Amino acid sequence: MATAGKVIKCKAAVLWELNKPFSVEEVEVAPPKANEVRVKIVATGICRSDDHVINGSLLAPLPIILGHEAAGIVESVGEGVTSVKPGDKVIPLFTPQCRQCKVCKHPNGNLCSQNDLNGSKGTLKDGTTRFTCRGKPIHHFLGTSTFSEYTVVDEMSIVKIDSSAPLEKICLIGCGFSTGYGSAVKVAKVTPGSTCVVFGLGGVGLSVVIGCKSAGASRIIGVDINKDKFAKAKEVGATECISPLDYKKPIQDVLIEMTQNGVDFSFEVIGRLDTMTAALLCCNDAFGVCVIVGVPPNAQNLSFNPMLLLTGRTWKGAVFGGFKSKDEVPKLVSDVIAQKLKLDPLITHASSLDKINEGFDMLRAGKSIRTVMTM
Ligand code: CND
Ligand code: ZN
Repeated sequence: MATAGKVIKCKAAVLWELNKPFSVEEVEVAPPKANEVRVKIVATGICRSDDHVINGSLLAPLPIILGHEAAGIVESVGEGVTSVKPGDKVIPLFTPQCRQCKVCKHPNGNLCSQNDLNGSKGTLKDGTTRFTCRGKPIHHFLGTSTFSEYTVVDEMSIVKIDSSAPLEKICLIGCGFSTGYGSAVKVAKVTPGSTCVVFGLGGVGLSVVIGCKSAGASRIIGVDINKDKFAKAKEVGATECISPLDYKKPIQDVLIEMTQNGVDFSFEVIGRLDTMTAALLCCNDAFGVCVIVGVPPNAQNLSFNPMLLLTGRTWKGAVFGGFKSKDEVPKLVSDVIAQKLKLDPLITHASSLDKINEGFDMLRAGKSIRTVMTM
């Protein structure tokens, strides 16, 4: 391509300060170094985790280009890159898969030790950034930074997908769908005939519902304080939906009564300590499995009586639905193309990068599930 090896000037949404709107402006994107890939982002979704950075719940260094749920086309590659080439359709991976570390070599677990989630540096693997704006270096987010017309990622953070994939939909495989679906089928390992409860019916929570249904759960209870979310939840598989605001009792007590001693599988897909506690308490004390999917607020702790676990409960969590990203994303994409998995119910709004602040306002107001911005 004519741009290979050169700096690309393009539009990106820069977050300069916490709790401020994005500034959509011109940035310079340097060419990829060795083992890096420069990607033209075609479509990117808005996920609550991006908003968690804006409000300080999820720590990341500023200024930064956020965005981690996207699909695009490779523009150019650095020296040594073998798994993708210019023109390939790709999905950036916010949970990388280096294939060298202890986690990547282990059959279970997907949090590759090269991840930039815990104690984020905001750089690529070599410790530097490829973005500048107004003469200042701009940080990367989770090695992806997709709220930009072009981004640079490490080769471990990108995977080639089927050339027939519709990018404006398939971008949801980059986070929301895979995270929720995998939390049910891979992390919890939901069993046929089981009872599940899902706290939070946003894009990720609805994908948990879809996963529970496909695993054969017979009862799937959705919990949300926003009743506008109930219709969609039922459309994708929830058998009933309740709002904690309708009860005087704690919601875990309501759920324990509804299910005769607690559910088989519970999922927290909001990111709050009180609902994480409720999710743990509402699963059966002897065999219940509770999965944390929501990103908890930075530097806050839960304290609980270990007796809750001694009785037999399992408490676990995972990023990206427990999927080893480079291995499993292409398969998820093929399943969408084969119509075994459906993303359409999750996409409520189509937008553009210029309207990114309106897109976030809609998420915060509970009016959207996923807004997909096309570039
Ligand atoms: P979104 O905001 O769309 O959904 C959250 C839902 O929770 C909304 O429908 C709210 O109405 C509902 N809610 C809020 N407060 C309460 C409450 N007190 N009781 C009941 N319901 C409530 O968010 P999303 O679906 O994009 O993301 C959900 C969480 O998942 C969020 O914390 C995000 O950061 C996290 C996440 C995790 C991962 C991962 O890899 N584990 C990846 N992406 C996102
Ligand atoms: Zn996300």
